[in-house]
Amino acid sequence: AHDADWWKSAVIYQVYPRSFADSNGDGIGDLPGVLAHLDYLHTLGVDAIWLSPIYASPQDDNGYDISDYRAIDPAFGTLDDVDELIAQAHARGIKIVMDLVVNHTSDEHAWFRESAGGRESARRDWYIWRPPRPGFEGGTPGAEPNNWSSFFSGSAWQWDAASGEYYLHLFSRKQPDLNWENPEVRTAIFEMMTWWLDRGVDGFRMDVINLISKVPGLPDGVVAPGAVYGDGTPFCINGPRLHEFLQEMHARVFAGRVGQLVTVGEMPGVTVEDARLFTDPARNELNMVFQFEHVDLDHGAHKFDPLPLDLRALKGSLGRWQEGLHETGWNSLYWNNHDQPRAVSRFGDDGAYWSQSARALGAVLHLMRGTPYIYQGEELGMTNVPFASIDEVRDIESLNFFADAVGNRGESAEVVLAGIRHSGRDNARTPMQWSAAPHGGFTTGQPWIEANPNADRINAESQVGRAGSVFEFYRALVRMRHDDPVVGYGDIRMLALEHPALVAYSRALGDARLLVVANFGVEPIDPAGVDELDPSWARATLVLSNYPAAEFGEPLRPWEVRVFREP
Ligand code: ISL
Ligand code: CA
Repeated sequence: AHDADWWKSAVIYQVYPRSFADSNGDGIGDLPGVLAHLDYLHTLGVDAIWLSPIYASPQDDNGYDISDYRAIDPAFGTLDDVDELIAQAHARGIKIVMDLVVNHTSDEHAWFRESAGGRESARRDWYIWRPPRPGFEGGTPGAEPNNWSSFFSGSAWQWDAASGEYYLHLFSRKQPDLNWENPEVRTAIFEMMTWWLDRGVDGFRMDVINLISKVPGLPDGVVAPGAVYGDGTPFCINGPRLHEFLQEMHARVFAGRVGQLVTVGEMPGVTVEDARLFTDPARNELNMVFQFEHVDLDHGAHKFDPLPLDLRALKGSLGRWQEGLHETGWNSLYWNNHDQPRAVSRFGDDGAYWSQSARALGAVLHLMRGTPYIYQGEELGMTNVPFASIDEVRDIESLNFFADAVGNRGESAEVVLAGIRHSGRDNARTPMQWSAAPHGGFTTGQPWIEANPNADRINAESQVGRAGSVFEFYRALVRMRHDDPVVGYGDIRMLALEHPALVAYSRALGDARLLVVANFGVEPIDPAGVDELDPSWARATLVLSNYPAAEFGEPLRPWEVRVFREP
């Protein structure tokens, strides 16, 4: 009612179909599996489902390598299943958001096959082909057109002996980058998007959309000490034509449907200043972006080099984004997705205070200003996985890194595996834990990746409908966003940013105010000792907590969160 933008008071749930629910015992989650659990999502109360890619794919990167944008991978189901999912979700008031992966396709996409057919191919220019570096013989070390490394280790260039040129792949060699400079490419993508919207989907999560415009000339990047390849990101992140391409997409695909849709652009390396431009409604680009600042604080130069988290840095980052997109633009809010380790293990305490910290994290995120995302299993407090050997890992990013670090750089396998346990993407990709049955009830067969051994303890069956569970707490958070306008639309003020263990902020809208205080540690925190916690909050009502009720002035217990509201 405060705003025509439905997504401002909405909560979006991410389904990673491969790991959500397997309906036919082949060990791979599928669309009938999602359909079978729509009522679970309806009970949780979410407004939309973002589906990770379900399109036809060789599955080199679990579907982020698409070989046909208008077909469903048989492992997941059929187009009829999608139509059924759209209908059944809509019948429950749930929207469907598709993953849009258009920085690259699979090398098995018909467009790439044609492009690779030869230098004279009509679609040659649909991808980014370059000759070997002058003076070098193609396919030999150093002959790559520039020194960029791939995000998945090694060079970003693949030699194609048949046509005598290299193609660019910022991700795996089975994910060649599309050439967005070519207007035919843009038209083909926009037509495909329109086709999906006409089918009834409600929006797109756009994979690495800020990589689509590359700096012409593709200059060499800086080579870090000890590295073989250079850093190409300054020349492909937020490239020169990015805003133009997004505005063109808006005009050609979204115009006329804007109010019904939601668009969120995944943008590694995006700054808050950039994000304001992408999400300023007057510029007609995107509704919101996924930024990475808060999930890049607990590792060194490389993501598999773990560092302890500094809570002040985390609060500072969240606060800067809250402030930066306060007047203009809009935030997305997330702790988790299919690329990130589990929040309760990473930012919380997955041991003694597992349940309390899972709930505290939920409250702190969901009561901020922005659109919260729940990644499957987060609402159950699913944890990281105790991978005992690299053989248990399936993720291409982790496997390539391991092979390069251990095989080429001689690093210790134990140390690298510890980094993968800390930061690896498979932490998020083990089967959804439905029950204490074998494999968490995910499949009657052998799952494509083993379930977390704690599925017997942490699962939906033991939490849905049980007072005090992580699930019921998340359900309450979703309800608060729907019912209380101060959550969706209130101003926000971060408090006690210098405190080493307290996370606190207030929200305000008209006469309504809300205070969130959370202890991100085990030592009690005395509110009277924190200057910025105005004692007048003692008059307010406690509306949510993860412990038995306590007064405003009583010390916060380990991982306790309290939410007060006035009036
Ligand atoms: O996982 C990451 C953090 O190190 C990134 O490298 C990640 O690959 C990046 O955020 C982009 O992610 C998206 O595009 C990739 C795909 O593998 C990811 O699953 C997807 O979310 C390529 O399509
Ligand atoms: Ca299946």
